[in-house]
Amino acid sequence: ARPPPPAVSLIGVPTDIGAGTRGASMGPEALRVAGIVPALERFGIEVRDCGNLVGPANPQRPPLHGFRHLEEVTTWQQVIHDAVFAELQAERVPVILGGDHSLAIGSISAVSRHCRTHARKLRVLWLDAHADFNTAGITPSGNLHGMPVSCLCGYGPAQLTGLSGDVPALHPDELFEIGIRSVDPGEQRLVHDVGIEVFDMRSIDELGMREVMQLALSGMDADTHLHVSLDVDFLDAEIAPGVGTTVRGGPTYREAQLCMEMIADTGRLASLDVVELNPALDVRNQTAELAVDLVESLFGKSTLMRRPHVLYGTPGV
Ligand code: HAR
Ligand code: MN
Ligand code: MN
Ligand code: MN
Repeated sequence: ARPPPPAVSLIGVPTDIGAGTRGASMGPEALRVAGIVPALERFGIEVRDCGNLVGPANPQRPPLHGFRHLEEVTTWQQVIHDAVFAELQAERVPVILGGDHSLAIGSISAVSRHCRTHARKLRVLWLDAHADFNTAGITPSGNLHGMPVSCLCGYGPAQLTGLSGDVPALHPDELFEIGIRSVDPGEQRLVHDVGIEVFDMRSIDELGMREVMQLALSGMDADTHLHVSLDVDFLDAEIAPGVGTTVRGGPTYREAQLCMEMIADTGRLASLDVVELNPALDVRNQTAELAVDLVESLFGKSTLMRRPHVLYGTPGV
């Protein structure tokens, strides 16, 4: 049988300070308008909408020493870290409504601190078109939403890498990136050298989403905290136009649903980011509605009652 439904806390992060295109700051409200609260309540989940966090406005400055808005992004991450950590300590499942993807520095730093505090193992699935592993020295844009994973793995300024109280907040073997199809030249080398496990679109083409997800979910146990960081540009641009950095050739609707359902099957989802939704670029809120649809699947919506509570074994077993 499934475990009892979790208590969810929605945390809005209305900022586009880490992005190159403005508009993701309107993401949290678009997800609410698309019905994220009733969508979760329908499954008996107790939902608390904590409202929106408050942080610096977007000063729209050019990059300085390889970063745009480093000080403002840092201030946001501290606020995000503290809010997410408080919900985790209250044994609730934080669902962070973005907001650009730099917010994952704060949210995953909080998850890392929580796991360290409770001696839990951590698994992060990074669903994205992009590797988000740039650094100041190699970024083509200076935009910090292209750098959260490198910061979490310890490559970045101390004010961002140290948020969890331990560096790195995230070890490469705790991370799987899925859906990747845009990696900058310097970023390619760094991802390779650090040994990030990347299931790019080619591996999804060759293995299929089912096998990729079995690999990414394998080896978890009852002590594993599973965090999913869902960048909406993970999805094929044809079905998800409401993002600032679309890249064609992403997962289809069905592939994305299978991905979410297999995550739900593990029963381990303990925190979630939904990021990069840009209502200024969306068409009739369809991308927000799609994101809500996928969040329902992440929390256990399925067509039939066939779902057992499964954990995926080690690869090849
Ligand atoms: N790799 C590019 C850069 O660093 C684009 C990054 C875009 N990032 C996001 N999040 N939309 O994945 O500028
Ligand atoms: Mn916990
Ligand atoms: Mn992306
Ligand atoms: Mn991203």
